[in-house]
Amino acid sequence: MASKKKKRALITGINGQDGSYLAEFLLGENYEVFGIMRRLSVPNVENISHLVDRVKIYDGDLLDESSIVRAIQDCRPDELYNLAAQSFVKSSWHQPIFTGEATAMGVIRVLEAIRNTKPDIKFYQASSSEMYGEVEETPQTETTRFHPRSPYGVAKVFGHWTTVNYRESFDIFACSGILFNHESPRRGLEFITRKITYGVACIAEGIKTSPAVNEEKESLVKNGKIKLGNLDARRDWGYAKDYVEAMWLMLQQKKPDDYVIATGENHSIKEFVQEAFKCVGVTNWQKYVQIDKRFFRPAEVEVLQGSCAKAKRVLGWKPKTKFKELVEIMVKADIDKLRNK
Ligand code: NDP
Ligand code: GDR
Repeated sequence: MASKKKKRALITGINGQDGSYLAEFLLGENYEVFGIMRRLSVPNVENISHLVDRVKIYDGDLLDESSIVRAIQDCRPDELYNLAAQSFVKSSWHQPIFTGEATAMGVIRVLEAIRNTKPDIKFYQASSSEMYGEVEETPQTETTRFHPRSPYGVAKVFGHWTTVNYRESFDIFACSGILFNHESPRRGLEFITRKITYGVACIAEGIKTSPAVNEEKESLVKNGKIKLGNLDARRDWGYAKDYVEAMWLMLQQKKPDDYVIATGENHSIKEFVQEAFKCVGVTNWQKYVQIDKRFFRPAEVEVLQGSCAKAKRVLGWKPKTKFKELVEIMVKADIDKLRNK
């Protein structure tokens, strides 16, 4: 009997946090997996070093449509997951034009490449809860109005509506996943959760000045302290490994649609700090944290909390990992990493 042809998926941003988990997930589902990675002087492959012999990577950039077309023509994917973006909100005020080029215009370049090359590709766009910004209702759902508060949020709104528009205009199977914050040991060090768990791990291991740097390109732990910004902001944090399955489920439905993916809970940065220090037996965390104005934002998103009721009902998806468990996973992974070094 002839064996069934494997499905093919192309992932932009494959070496990022989500790209690496999605690649693992799809390999587990017996897909052939392809990725696009931009050229850097020092390749950033830490998240996918264990996968490089099982996936094929194309040299490409969201700023260069021809590189996306070339990848599509070569691998002829059934599904394309657009996860690449300038994804750090704070940087989007420092690099607003680049953020617009990658995070907003990048989406239209990928969709144009699909339309002109292989319009039957099923497309996933990585939309974000940052689109809600100054929230108009809680919890946020697929119908809550957007009010972005950063160049990043504005760029994601463009990407979201572009996705909806290509679905409505050209009948492309295009879905937008509005994902709330999701974290893991593979999160970049400038994002708050990883900044905290890495900092806590250093302090627990007696490292007073860390080799890794923070957003300001200085030691993330300096003189035994972690410098942070607004501890009162609240986020709906889930586990990235749980969330990539939802991306895939969206592309397995009969009809393309948009879905919120969230846990339905929110916690403050302060609670995250407290919980992370608790994992290493420290209760007087204030001794190790210094508030630094440089880590505040020009416009803050104070609180986000999503409802994944539609995803539960239609996709049969629900979050598996609770807040405390997530913090523990991340602190433990950072301690292990430091010990292995
Ligand atoms: P990461 O920052 O970990 O990954 C982003 C990826 O995009 C990296 O592989 C990066 O490559 C790549 N990239 C950046 N610019 C370009 C470019 N110009 N051309 C090609 N590739 C580029 O993000 P996450 O994995 O956390 O997030 C995945 C997507 O989901 C992003 O679009 C993000 O905005 C969105 N999102 C994330 C959420 C979260 O909580 N994690 C929530 C909602 C949405 P390089 O290594 O070269 O920088
Ligand atoms: P966010 O994530 O902006 O929600 O975007 P981030 O972890 O950067 O910030 C979360 C909240 O923490 C506050 N904060 C700090 N943030 C950082 N990075 N560093 C600090 O020292 C600090 N102190 C306090 C911030 O002000 C903010 O309120 C993430 C990204 O993954 C986006 O790509 C994604 O779209 C959204 O989540 C959903």
